[in-house]
Amino acid sequence: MAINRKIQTLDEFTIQQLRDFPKATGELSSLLRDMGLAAKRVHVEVNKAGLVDILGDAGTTNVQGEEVKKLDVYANNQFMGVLRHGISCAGIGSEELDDVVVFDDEISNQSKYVCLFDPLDGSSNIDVNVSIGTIFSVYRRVSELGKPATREDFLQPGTKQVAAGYMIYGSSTMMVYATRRGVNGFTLDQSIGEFTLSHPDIKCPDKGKIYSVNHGNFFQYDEPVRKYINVCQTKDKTNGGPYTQRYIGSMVADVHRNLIKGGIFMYPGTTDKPKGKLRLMYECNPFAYIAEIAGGKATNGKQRILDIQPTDVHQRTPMFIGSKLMMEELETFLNA
Ligand code: AHM
Ligand code: MG
Repeated sequence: MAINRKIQTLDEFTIQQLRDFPKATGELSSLLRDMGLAAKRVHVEVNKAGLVDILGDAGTTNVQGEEVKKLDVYANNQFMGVLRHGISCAGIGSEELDDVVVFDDEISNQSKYVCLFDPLDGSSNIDVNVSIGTIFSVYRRVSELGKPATREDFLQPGTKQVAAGYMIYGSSTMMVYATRRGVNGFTLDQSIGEFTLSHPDIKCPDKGKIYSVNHGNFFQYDEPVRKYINVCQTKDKTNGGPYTQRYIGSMVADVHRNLIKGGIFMYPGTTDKPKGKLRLMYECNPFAYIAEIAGGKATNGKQRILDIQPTDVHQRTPMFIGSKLMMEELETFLNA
């Protein structure tokens, strides 16, 4: 059988990137490899979720007061474990942990990066066999190497990310990550147990036909958002409307689809929750970074997501993200 030598695994790809950049130390490649390894373990558990007793609540609530599912706990432990035992990460912040965890051992204190992640996003979809995902963000430390990471390392604006990515556990499992050099997607080839490059140099189409929003909250959105949603539903030759509405309720799946096909995803503030639901540091910033590198845009309605100066690892923000021209169309309503 002919072997397609053009197919690159995640490891081969990151090593290739290293070779192109002789000054790089390899720490980021190693961190991405660690994330890929944890993702494979999570993939295995997600795929047996219907078979073994891993569904259901772990009986605790996370810092946001939401139920923690067993798989959330498992995924959190996997990502935290690989990063703790790797050579690139000085500490982590996670949706599942009240506070950041500084690894504080000899090797970790020498590590350049900190990582923030949502280990299993869209977890209400686990029990019903719908796509879920992992989202992560990598920052270079601002504190002194050789010492433990500090709070300032974690509270950097999204513009300071050096890499961001997500895994989607769907009809296939994928890992997509961005650095300033581009966005690349890898699909898990289960026959060899490796992520292989399937979506090189992803670019988000400038325009699409999909809008994604929770319509149940429609009457709780501000008027400019309601007006824009009306535009999405209106027959209009100039913008190609009406658009198609798609909302899975797993941000990873919704934003991934819109990134590939073109579209806009919104989680606006509501009268009950003016800051919306999504978390800046491990849901919005990583996607905003990926979208911008791919040619799209992301805003909280008032400012670019990546420019927000964080004050809390778990803070929430309204989120609008997607194709450049659709975002500009939305902004004419938000700025009116
Ligand atoms: P989670 O972190 O508890 O899984 O919640 C985040 C998820 C996102 O993936 C998704 O976009 C959103 O919640 C859906 O929320 P809603 O059901 O309010 O529309
Ligand atoms: Mg989440």
